[in-house]
Amino acid sequence: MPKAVKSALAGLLVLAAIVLGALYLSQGDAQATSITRAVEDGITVEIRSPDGPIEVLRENRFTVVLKDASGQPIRNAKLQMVMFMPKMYCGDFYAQITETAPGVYEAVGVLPMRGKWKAELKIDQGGRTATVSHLFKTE
Ligand SMILES: [Cu+2]
Repeated sequence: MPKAVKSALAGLLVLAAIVLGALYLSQGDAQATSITRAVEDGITVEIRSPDGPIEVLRENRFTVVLKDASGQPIRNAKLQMVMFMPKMYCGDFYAQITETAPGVYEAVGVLPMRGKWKAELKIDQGGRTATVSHLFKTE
């Protein structure tokens, strides 16, 4: 194989790896990661699972961080976070949400069952809205 072709191929491979990596990072919805990041309607959203195991029948604290397009914290956002099991219907569980620092919110949820859960966060910020899903597992 000519050297120029080889290095072009190597370049393509590197590019493909970067694109795939970016896709992987942007797919908060498809992967059960402990942090979900998304940008929707100018709102930057980060949802973090608690450190350590998420246990059933006790309070679990998720962290939500909201920033505007210029990176400033979004205060006093209207938030709703509902948690449910995507594969079965065993109820909708609403988190209790409080702002603990400017743009930082604590969402406390108690869940009844072990398995895979989805938290769906709805944000309403003066006409801007975003809906972000965060996957996690209880044990
Ligand atoms: Cu269930």
